[in-house]
Amino acid sequence: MSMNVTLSREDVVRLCERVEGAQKRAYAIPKLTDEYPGMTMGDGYAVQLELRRRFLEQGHRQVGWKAGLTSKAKMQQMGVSVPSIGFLTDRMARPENSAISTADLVHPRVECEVAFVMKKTLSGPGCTREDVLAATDYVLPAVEIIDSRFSGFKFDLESVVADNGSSARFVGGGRARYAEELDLRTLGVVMEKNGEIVTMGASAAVLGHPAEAIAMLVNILAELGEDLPAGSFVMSGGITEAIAVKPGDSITARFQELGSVSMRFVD
Ligand code: OOG
Ligand code: MG
Repeated sequence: MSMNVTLSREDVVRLCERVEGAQKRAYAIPKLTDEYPGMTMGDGYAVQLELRRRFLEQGHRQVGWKAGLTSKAKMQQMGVSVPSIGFLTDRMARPENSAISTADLVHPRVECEVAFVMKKTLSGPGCTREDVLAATDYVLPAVEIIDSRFSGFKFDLESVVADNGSSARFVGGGRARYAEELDLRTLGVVMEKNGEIVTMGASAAVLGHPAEAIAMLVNILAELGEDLPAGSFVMSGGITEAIAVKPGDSITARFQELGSVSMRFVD
């Protein structure tokens, strides 16, 4: 992947302010490439890192990262072919079984993910699945609530990366397990909405093995001049497609071996 930045610093700041406004005030914006058709992935990440800089300056704390578009189901749903990463902060975390407001979200959708908590710092390039497993403290089930801020779900990878991979909220829970006690390729997951199964899958959907997605994330971080610090919470990407939610919906994600994660949505 080329991380070539073509936008001026001024344009990066403009786009960052646009994305930040859409996230904070929950309104849809046109995809950024409408105005900047030449935007590269490097430009997308420049906007994302500027957004992170502003959030940290405002007192948000980064808790980790997420890999996105790491499963075929997600790539097909989003019409893209390259994985992406985004940062996660303390403000995005919600407790298990909590009521999550949709008033401050644009197009909320939920997806089941395997999350990793790291005990050793990892840096790329050349990070492998084995390196990830050796550096993992434990894994746990998670539900990510993504929120594409682009109108009419019209976007491209550069715009999604600038919008921090649609990151909005996340809920970790269930039962934490040591990765070596599990076969992370064959974990079945079922998502229930209002008591009915809406989608299911197996963890191998994520690049054959979710630790592969974390290795890819570490290698993308290396291209951005960053490492993955010990203690990070990292989500490996949606196993199934994302399911739209609205006020009144309750969601339970059941993971084989890892227990379940539930939440409900309110106005
Ligand atoms: C991009 C976010 C992708 C995942 O797990 O694949 C993602 C989007 O779908 O808007 O978080
Ligand atoms: Mg996700």
